[in-house]
Amino acid sequence: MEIKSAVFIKSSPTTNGVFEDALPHVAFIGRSNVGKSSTINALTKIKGLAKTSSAPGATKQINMFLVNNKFYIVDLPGYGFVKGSVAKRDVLHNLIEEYLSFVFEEQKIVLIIDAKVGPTKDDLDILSSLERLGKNIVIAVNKIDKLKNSEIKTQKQKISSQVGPHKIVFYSAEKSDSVKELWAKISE
Ligand SMILES: Nc1nc2c(ncn2[C@@H]2O[C@H](COP(=O)(O)OP(=O)(O)OP(=O)(O)O)[C@@H](O)[C@H]2O)c(=O)[nH]1
Ligand SMILES: [Mg+2]
Repeated sequence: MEIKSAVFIKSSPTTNGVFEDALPHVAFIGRSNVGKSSTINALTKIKGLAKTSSAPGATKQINMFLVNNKFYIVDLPGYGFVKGSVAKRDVLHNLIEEYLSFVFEEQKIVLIIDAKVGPTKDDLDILSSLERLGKNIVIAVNKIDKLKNSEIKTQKQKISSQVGPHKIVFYSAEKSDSVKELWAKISE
């Protein structure tokens, strides 16, 4: 399915109202700075649709974009970002947890992992939670442009074996490399 239109609908500091109209969700989660917002901009081909930043902690609320008037792309805050107070960080982590705890059939979760760093402990913990919650999961490995050609094959094999039997795509939001393949996997 092609993305024909994408419009920002709202930013929400809580999950209130986030599921109210029952349209399907495709939500992006991952470590702070891994490129969730950049991925949304690459997929929709709208620069600046989701706010990005080179400093971690850019996305602080649940941001919803209506796509093709049919479903939402959901940009979530990142986890693992420590700057600022621990209390603030916990608020963001609780928001992610609250979002994930919602039982909603029409929800896909795209877990973004950094190709160079590989899955961190936090990534693997979140993945276990998603599995336990029975979520529909796609693993999206971003920033492949940061790998040397000689590293790509081994890093792909390593990450694939670390995350287990999930749908997985390697891509670069920045270079728009394999972004089509990512969307194809999400749409399956
Ligand atoms: N080299 C490279 N950099 C990327 C890629 N995708 C995103 N970035 C950069 O990574 C940084 C973080 O991108 P964001 O999209 O803001 O990351 P985020 O996951 O939304 O971050 P938070 O909202 O803070 O959780 C920015 O400087 C992007 O330009 C990529 O494919 N390759
Ligand atoms: Mg963001």
